[in-house]
Amino acid sequence: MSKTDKKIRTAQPAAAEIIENMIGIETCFDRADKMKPCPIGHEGACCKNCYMGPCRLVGKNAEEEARGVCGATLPVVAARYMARMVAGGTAAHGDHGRDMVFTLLAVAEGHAKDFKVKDVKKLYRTADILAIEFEGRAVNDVAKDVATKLLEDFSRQRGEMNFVKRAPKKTQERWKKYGVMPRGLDRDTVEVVDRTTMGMDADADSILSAAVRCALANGWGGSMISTDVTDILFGTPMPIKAEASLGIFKEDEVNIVVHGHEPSLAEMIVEAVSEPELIAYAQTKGAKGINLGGMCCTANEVLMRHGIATAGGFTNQEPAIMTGLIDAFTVDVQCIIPAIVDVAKKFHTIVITSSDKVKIPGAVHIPFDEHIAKEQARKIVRMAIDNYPNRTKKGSHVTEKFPLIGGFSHEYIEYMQGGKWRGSFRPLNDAIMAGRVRGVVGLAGCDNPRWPSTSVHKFLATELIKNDVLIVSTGCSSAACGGSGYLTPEMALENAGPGLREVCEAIGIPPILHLGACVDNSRILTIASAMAAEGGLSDEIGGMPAVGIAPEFITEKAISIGVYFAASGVPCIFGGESPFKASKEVTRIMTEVWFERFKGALHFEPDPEKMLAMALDYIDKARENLKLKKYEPGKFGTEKVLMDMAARREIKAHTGL
Ligand code: SF4
Ligand code: MSK
Repeated sequence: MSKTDKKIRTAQPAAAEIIENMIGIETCFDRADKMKPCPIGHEGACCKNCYMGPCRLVGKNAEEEARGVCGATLPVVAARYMARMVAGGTAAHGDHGRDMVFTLLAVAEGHAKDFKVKDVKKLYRTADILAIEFEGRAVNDVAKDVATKLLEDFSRQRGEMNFVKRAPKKTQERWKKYGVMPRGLDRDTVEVVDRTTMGMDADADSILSAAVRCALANGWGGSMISTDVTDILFGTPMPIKAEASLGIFKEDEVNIVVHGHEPSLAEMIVEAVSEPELIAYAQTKGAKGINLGGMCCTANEVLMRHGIATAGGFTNQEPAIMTGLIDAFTVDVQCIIPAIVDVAKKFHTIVITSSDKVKIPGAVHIPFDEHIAKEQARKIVRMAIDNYPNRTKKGSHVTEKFPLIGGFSHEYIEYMQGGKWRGSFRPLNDAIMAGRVRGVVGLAGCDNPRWPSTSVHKFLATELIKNDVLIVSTGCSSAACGGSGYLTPEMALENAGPGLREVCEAIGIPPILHLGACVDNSRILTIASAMAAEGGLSDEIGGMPAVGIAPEFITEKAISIGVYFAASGVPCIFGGESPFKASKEVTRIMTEVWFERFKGALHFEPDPEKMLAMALDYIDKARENLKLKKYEPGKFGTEKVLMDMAARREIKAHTGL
């Protein structure tokens, strides 16, 4: 892109400035321009599941007449495509969860000396859910039993996954009734791949039901396991201050980035950068200190627990390197653009891969080993320090950054509504019932270079809170909101509707609560289940005035998340044309049929205004069905006082906020 090309690539001014200044360096935005999506694959009408194809099921009457060479119809081809996307997403989150459990097991068995169980209470709560005795036992013995029991969720062949019992009874009954109760993550994922090979399942609804089961194995299995075990190992988040945007890098310090999803190595790097010996070593190279920043979901993990600043989401990877300020760019798994190595070559940045599942030619590979994790972290920090003197004047430095508050675990959200002794979801339910809070939206998912990146997140975030909708955000949506200055309590004062503003002021929270990484969408499932259990709204997740939105989704993981939310009872709206649009039947199943069965649905909508209208409509209809007070801005029904002064003082003392 040249300086004269004014096409808007991103709604984040810092990233836009860098891209505009760095003429001649190709980014995902340029590649998105050059690489137009294939119009047939884009709508789900192409099958290449065997070598008689690829078959393109196009034409005016494709739904009724078109067949692949094997005879597969368009709904079957589109359903298979959707199901395989779900399997891909579930595999990614599943492996993430599995790796966290292996780390917990290694800690419990004494092989991973650099880690320990940081949140013993959460370990005990998890043990309790798993019916594991914990009273009077050594922490590591309990941890070993918890890890062993959770590993069963991957290998189980029959029965039900452990955490499905955390869902409301009615939600579970729906899964049983429609035969989608998840059994084991590996089995349910393999079965989707099996069913969708040539000559197997030829019924679109049946294929999509297998996809639902596989997605539920992600939400109530892989992702939930990952969230809980990560909290057990590294601490359950509570509100914490941090900063966001590409201006977080420092000209006079060694800058290191941790990027990806699995935070085990990143946790060790967080510790290593504070070691006096390494700081002193950095000073011998002329740097004032060591500065750590995050990217994508590894960023969310270390931000939630340590207040490490985030450089942004998916599309900020290349612009971050183009600042010329990054001395080491460490990546673990998922959402890593291979092209970062090409960009890094134009600067002095070393890219370090740390998972044997992710190798990129041109990067230095240091495979993570939990047995020597701290040593590896120190090695990486030293490499970054040694690289600092190689920094040149090349690059486009920016200064824009925003303060934010993150760290809203579901435990803290419960706690903030009443303090240590009276924490509950009653105040939130009451606020919804009274119409102060119109509803809740989970704003999640990626930022996509095919939009002006992050623009749809920003539009929806501002419009939803203006409409008194409380937002819980995860993944790159949190980075988009944080990098726009939206994750502060002041955002409520300036931009929220009158009811939401009152609630945020009473508790001292932002109107957009940063819940964590992509796997932490499981926290939303836990919150929704707690709200159902609290009473006064729906007695299941379905029917709540709640919607999930992934405005700029990219990944298979996002599709898997959308499906598990839909099957859990949350209507979801994804931004963009439907990847399965070619089949009216598949569209009907994902919307009407799933709504009838689960009270959730999966919609795709390319127009941001329509996405907003659809979300508000779902919320208002749910309110009407629950016979709640009709939402009218500024006019509330009666409700209990959210918190008294004593409870507020308790929270203040607890968090320093
Ligand atoms: Fe074509 Fe059927 Fe093979 Fe798909 S499985 S490529 S539709 S012949
Ligand atoms: S990192 S899955 S681009 S949200 Fe979780 Fe962001 Fe999407 Fe990756």
